[in-house]
Amino acid sequence: MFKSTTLSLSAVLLVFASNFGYAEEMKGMGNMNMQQDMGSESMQVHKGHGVANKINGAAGKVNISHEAIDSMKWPKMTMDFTVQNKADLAAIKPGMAVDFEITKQGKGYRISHIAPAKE
Ligand SMILES: [Cu+2]
Repeated sequence: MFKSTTLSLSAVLLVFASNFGYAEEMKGMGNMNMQQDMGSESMQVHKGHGVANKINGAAGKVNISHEAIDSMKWPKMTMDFTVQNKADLAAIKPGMAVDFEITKQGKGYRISHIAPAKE
């Protein structure tokens, strides 16, 4: 009786252990898929932070000195962006810290959303 209890207990533990291993494996695969999606650029949103230098509201352009954007492997740099929604730029003034989101569209990147930084 004792022996069979021990046996079934180890059977249960074995099932637990293998379920755990399976879950870990699935988690790893999830990460892998995420990285593949990043590479295939499908509507991936990247969050950035920086300082707006020049704003051209009429053209929907903004020059930003941004921090590194790890999700795109971009180092920090100063560059021009086209903004998807020009109205976002009404709230941005030169020298202002900004939070923004970038999505890849065609060959280039666009800011899909930009707003004054909340800090
Ligand atoms: Cu850049």
